[in-house]
Amino acid sequence: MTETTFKSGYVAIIGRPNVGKSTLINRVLGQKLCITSRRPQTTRHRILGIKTEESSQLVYVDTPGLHTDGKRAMNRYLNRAAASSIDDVDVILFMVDGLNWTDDDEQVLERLKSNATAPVILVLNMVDKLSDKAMLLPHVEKITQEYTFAKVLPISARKGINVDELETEIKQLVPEGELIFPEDQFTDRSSRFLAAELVREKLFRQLGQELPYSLTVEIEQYKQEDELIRISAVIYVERSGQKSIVIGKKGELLKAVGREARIEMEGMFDSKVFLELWVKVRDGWSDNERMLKNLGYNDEL
Ligand SMILES: Nc1nc2c(ncn2[C@@H]2O[C@H](COP(=O)(O)OP(=O)(O)OP(=O)(O)O)[C@@H](O)[C@H]2O)c(=O)[nH]1
Ligand SMILES: [Mg+2]
Repeated sequence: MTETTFKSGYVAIIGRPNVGKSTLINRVLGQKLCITSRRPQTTRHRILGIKTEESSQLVYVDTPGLHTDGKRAMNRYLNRAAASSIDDVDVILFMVDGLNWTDDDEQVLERLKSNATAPVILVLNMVDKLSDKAMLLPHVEKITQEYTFAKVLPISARKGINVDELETEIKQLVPEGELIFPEDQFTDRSSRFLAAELVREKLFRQLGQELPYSLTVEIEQYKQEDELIRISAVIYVERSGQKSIVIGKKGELLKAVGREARIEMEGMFDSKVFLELWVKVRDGWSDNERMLKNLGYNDEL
């Protein structure tokens, strides 16, 4: 064979917070890359998840949830990161919750109307929660009246329902092309970044309703030694009251976060990990453009 019909392209997943965008990427990749939680606004940075198969390479773009509350600098950053990913991609997945339509969904749809040039697949997620698929019909009808989608697919990202079908549809829509990334690369992000994300995920999950929205994690040290990787991470909060919440009674909460994050890091990096966590107060960082940049929230996406 001289000619191949290899296909490759970028696939952006957009939608309001908490509809399951990151869960879908992990499901498609067959391994955890993106952090997920029950809390909205879990994803804060654009992350690429690369899936290479015999005849295709699909580069999935995870994005923060688009939302209407764009007042704080942090929220403006999240919206910019999400909105910019609609440009220059080959396929867009517009993900919604199977039943609930909100103002935030409406805002995402408005952005699609004015900016999307690539074909858009409407992905109705969480169908495992529905007792009857017919319940989707009025929902679908309402959304499809407003936009012409290349395809409409109900799925469950968590349970894996219809995800293969979705991948087949995507492959039909991406153009012929060569490898964009080396075939063994699965993300554009560094181990350092992934380590910080894992700590943040464990905090999101351990803290529940007490979670300070403005909490971020920075890796101060990431050092490969003979037998292990030595990682030191700083958790930034905005007030001293939040610091004691994160540390927990007798340090129990922070200890649990450290333990869970370390176990996942050891799996992800295939190495023993020594993880140290620190909590520091940095007043007002989430509403200060300069501090955001210093903490890695920049627009070099
Ligand atoms: N029942 C059910 N829950 C799901 C499904 N997909 C995702 N979830 C859950 O929904 C919650 C949000 O999932 P995420 O993947 O973090 O959502 P997201 O859209 O990336 O959210 P942001 O990053 O905040 O924009 C998590 O608790 C997931 O486990 C699904 O198909 N069915
Ligand atoms: Mg996410």
